[in-house]
Amino acid sequence: MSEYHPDSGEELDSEVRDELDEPPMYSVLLLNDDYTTMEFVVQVLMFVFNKTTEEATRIMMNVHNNGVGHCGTFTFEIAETKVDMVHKLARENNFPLKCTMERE
Ligand code: TYC
Repeated sequence: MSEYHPDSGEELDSEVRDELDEPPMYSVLLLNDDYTTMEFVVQVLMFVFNKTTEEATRIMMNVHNNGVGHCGTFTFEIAETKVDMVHKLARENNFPLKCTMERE
């Protein structure tokens, strides 16, 4: 394994360079449907995405009017955990609410 000598002009080993790269980021998107209540969507946005009542209401109405809305941007594992939390809460409450993630 090559070492990094900052003033030697030597380049970073590619593994070290990969570790210094910013991680890929993922948007979590909420999808509209005709059955999930507006109140439930607002509660989910507050609980899972730490939104205020006002932010949650704005995002929910955006999803309701446009079919899809942005809940936040996270690293892969955090985005995946939040998608799973939304689906678990929806399932437990018998709502068909769906959520997806997409790489930025
Ligand atoms: N369209 C739903 C209704 O009229 C409300 C809703 C909003 C559902 C956002 C899902 O992600 C959603 N009850």
